[in-house]
Amino acid sequence: MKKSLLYPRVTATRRVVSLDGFWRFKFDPSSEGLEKGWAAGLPEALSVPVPSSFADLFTDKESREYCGDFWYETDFFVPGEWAGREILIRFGSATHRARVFVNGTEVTSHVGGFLPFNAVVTDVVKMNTTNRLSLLMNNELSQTMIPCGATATLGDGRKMAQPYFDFFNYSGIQRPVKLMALPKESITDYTTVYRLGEDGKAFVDYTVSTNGEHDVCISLIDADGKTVAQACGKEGTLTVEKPVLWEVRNAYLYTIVIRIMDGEAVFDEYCDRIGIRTFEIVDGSFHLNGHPVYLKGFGRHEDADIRGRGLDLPTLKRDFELMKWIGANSFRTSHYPYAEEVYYMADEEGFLIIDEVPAVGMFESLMNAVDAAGGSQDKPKWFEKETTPELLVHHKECVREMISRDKNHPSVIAWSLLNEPETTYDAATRYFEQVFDYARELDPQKRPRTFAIIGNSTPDICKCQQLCDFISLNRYFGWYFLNGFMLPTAEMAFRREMEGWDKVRNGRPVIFTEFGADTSAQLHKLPSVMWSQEYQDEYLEMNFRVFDSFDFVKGEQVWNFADFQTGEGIIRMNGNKKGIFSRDRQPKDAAYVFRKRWTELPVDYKG
Ligand code: GCB
Repeated sequence: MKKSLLYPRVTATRRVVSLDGFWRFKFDPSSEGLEKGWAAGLPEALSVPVPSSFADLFTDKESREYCGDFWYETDFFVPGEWAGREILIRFGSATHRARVFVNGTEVTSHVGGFLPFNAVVTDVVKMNTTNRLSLLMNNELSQTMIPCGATATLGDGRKMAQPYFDFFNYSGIQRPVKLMALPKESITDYTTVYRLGEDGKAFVDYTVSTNGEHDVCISLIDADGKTVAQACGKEGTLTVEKPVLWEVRNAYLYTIVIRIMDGEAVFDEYCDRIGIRTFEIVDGSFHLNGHPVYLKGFGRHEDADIRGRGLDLPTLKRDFELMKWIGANSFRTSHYPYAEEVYYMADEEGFLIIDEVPAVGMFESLMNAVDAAGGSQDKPKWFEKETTPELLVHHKECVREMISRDKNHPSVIAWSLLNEPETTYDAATRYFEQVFDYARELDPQKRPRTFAIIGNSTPDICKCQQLCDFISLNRYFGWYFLNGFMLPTAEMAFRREMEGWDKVRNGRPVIFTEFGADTSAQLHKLPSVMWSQEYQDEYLEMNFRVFDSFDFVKGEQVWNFADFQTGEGIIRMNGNKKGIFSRDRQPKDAAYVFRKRWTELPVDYKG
């Protein structure tokens, strides 16, 4: 049960209680809490909301920038009628490391801040009374976990996070926490794979895992509540005679009901919503249900004022409304898997997701993004370090958790396995091969794999691009390179590089996973200067001209959906300003440029 990543659902046999709300909280800069018994009770605690990042809740800089150990604590009640069931606590995420205690006893631990995990607490909880849940957490960055970074100890002894990535190191319990009661014999996982028959039928090949011997039965129910297919057995095929397919921006969802049966008795029941669709690359194009689709959309962040990266349903709703308004159909979960609620909304709204594992910051010269443009090439090679084997273990574990969690979402069409790593030497190739092979092995749907390629990994020197099923480029011609008055020369250099990609792409599609220009939502200037809204528009028009003149470009995801928080630094003015929307989700001028383009481009553009 510990490893089951099924989304928590109340069914005939399952109970779920939210533990969200105000929790007790305490920083532990000297890492003394464990010794002092804080796992059994937190002295002089503060109060913070869950889910939320803690950084922007307070008014002092020490709290915002805090790096080290910290504690969360709450009490929860276990109903007496749950006796005899398996009892779990399910964390949507805990950033970046957590040790979990119930009534003072350690029940589990987890490393990695963006994926869920369970604590099985059946044997440590007291029934029909209050129990104590405590977490000892840590948000230090290192080179052996993703996202990568360092933790500095300053002259005055304080610790400071040094991300090798360009977003704030938001931490805490940022996603929902649930108390769950499951039957002892229960469903632990399921997978679906889709085939479309020539006779208009659809076939759903499924597998179900349980922790017991009894057989399972599956039903598929349409949006009107009608059962359209049934099958029994832990592996099998559901045949849907007249399927309604899940289409881009026109989603149709079925409910899959899985039951462990013993005669008429139902031991366990799990329900989820799935969409019937195929996704593949055919003749250099993305095909959804056999039809070409051009990707229009964003690299995004889970980021908003005050709550930081904490799941916030109103912000999530607003983001999807803005993406619909602007004519987008896709996004990348840059640079980490998002909260599960994001994928369920994408399933419902018909958005296509490139799901990214938190493998970012694998390039020491990108330290805190400060030397991003220049790149200090004299740094040691990232994939030849002593720390690389340990990093690979953690990276693969995150890939496993991400694919296990997200594999059944119709919205998820591809895996992005790294963002902007080094790619120009053989050790990188060997590292990449292991991650790419592992993803292929784990994904029942064999979705295309990619990684976001940094600007200085050009087609002539990149030694890893050949592993991608499609090529994803992060390119900043006209912003980090040849910017401002040099924009026309940026266009020439950009075109030359694209000709280079055409030579090595071997029939594969190319998309842009990043392009963008920092822009102040307040600044207008005629003629334009960099940072003005006029320059953002000119920059975009140049990029569009390049995209439109290469038929093998099959998608554009601009960086970024909205302005977002980063660490302090000389190239960031209170965050990254490449948003097409401001951080409070209002349009910059560029939003209207995109809206015009994307609402006019046909879905099968260049198909
Ligand atoms: C990149 C990174 C992204 C940064 C962006 C920028 O290439 O992938 O995390 O935020 O550039 O704006 O510099």
